[in-house]
Order: sequence, then C-alpha cells, then structure tokens
Amino acid sequence: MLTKINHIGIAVKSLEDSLLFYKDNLGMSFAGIETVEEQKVRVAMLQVGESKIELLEPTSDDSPVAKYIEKNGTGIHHIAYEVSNIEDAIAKLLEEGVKMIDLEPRCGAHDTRIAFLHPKSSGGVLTELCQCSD
Ligand code: CMX
Repeated sequence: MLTKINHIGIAVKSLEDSLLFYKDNLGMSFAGIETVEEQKVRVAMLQVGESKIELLEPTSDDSPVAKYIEKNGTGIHHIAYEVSNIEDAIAKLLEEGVKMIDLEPRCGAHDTRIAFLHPKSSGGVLTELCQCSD
C-alpha cells in the first residue's frame, strides 16, 4: 500500500529562522514556500537525496500547528507516507479498524492529496497518507 516516505513534517515558529539551519547550515535544497490556507500553515519543502522535510509554520494563533507547538513545543509533527491510490488506502485502513481523521482526501501542499490517520491508531504519531499528482 505504501510506496515510500514522502516527507517528515516539522512544526516551527518561523520558516525564515528555521531555513537558516536547514538550508544554510545543513545545505538542503529548498523548493520554495507555499501557504495552505485551509490548514492555516505556511510550508517550506526541503530536499535531501530522495527524502523531503516539510517545515510547518502556523499562520494564525488558532492554527492546529500553533496549538501543537503550544502543547508540545516545536519538533517533529507528522510522517507522510506516499500511496498510489489514496481512496483505496483509506478504505483498506477503515476496513481494518484503523481510526482516520480524514475519511476523504483533502488538499495538501505541492499539489498532493492527503489524509491523516488518528494518532490513537498509530501510537501517538500523526501519520499522513499522501498521493502525488500524476
Ligand atoms: N501529533 C500527535 N497527535 C496529534 C498531532 C500531532 N502532530 N496533532 C493532533 N494530534 C492529536 C490531538 O491531540 C487530538 O488528540 P485527542 O483526540 O486525543 O484529543 C487528535 O490528534 C485530533 O486532533 P484535533 O486537532 O482535535 O483534530 P482535527 O481533526 O481538528 O485536526 C489534524 C487534526 C491532524 C488535521 C490537525 O491537528 C493538524 O495538524 N492540521 C495541520 C495539518 C498539516 O500539517 N498540514 C500541512 C500541509 C499538509 C501536507 O502537505 O503535508
């Protein structure tokens, strides 16, 4: 069902401050910043080899990522696994009794369709399914 890890999401307070570390100190290539209005986050995607790191900055105090930072501090927020057919993946997980936050895909960053599993079903790790556009 899963084809690879698409990205690791990291909650930060400021993209610009965090980019100094990831882009300048670690030398990751930077693919630009995008705002996902619906989820109240600004997202910066960085690439290292085949792997991607997604920095998430809340755009308002009521953003879910702002709430996450308030409760847990900055740090790893989610792991996103790539799937080739997200509807099939959601249906399979539901059939197996996995609790989903998203019963239907929603829009993610960089032209993807995504769905979150409930952390109760994944040992407290927020887990995302992610289907890239063809
Ligand atoms: N890690 C672990 N647990 C988390 C979590 C995280 N990062 N974020 C939320 N939770 C927990 C909550 O504490 C809550 O637990 P309880 O049910 O025990 O209280 C549960 O998950 C549900 O969270 P919620 O905020 O109450 O539920 P919502 O449906 O309102 O939102 C979610 C869930 C995950 C979508 C939202 O919290 C969130 O993080 N949104 C931002 C998503 C994001 O990262 N978008 C970026 C772009 C996407 C991309 O392309 O990758």
